[in-house]
Amino acid sequence: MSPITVSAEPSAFPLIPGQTALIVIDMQRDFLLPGGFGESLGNDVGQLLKVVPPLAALIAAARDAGILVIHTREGHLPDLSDCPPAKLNRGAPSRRIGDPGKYGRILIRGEYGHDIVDELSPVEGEVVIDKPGKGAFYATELQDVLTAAGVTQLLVTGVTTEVCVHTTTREANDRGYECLVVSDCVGSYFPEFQRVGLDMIKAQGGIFGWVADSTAVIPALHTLALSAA
Ligand code: C5J
Repeated sequence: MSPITVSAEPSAFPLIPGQTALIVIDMQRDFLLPGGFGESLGNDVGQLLKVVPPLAALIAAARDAGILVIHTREGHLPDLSDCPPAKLNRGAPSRRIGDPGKYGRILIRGEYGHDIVDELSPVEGEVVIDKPGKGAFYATELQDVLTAAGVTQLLVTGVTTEVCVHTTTREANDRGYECLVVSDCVGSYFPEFQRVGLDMIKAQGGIFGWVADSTAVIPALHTLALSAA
């Protein structure tokens, strides 16, 4: 089947059937929920929560189209052996990774706050990648998963735009993946970082990739679902 064209910036994005995956980065309770780690650092979680409805619709469309959906979670082993001191010792001294928080130990695997928000829960068969860093390729099996599935195109979503979304998109771009960042399905606590973060992806002819709204991507996924039926 030939590529389906998605209207995007700086140019049309080729969504290639059988070679496209949707990656949903770190939509975790610790980052999104009131009282969680993110809010305890003084952040406005409303900026991230507004991503949930369009992202839920995008995930549903990807599932209908038979696209591989991959979720990631940032976090660490309970003994913190995979958390470098440089990361552990940074941030607010009162709130560190591994400290008790409203939703369990902060960013620790297995804790309630470390898991994905209910609205976007992975379903049977979807891949969940636990990552100790900001980028989803660092110290994870992501590249092997994508290679085994024959993926060359990534629809990138999740939080936060300028941190884990950017790092992952840059890592993917350097590894030869074509990345479309879905603008209303990524979120930042800081509106100006959201705007500039998206501008940086598509600048200079798409230096890191493409940017499009979910209203442009979802119809392309519907076309894919219909052609696969
Ligand atoms: C942060 C992330 N912001 N998922 N993590 O620490 O972007």
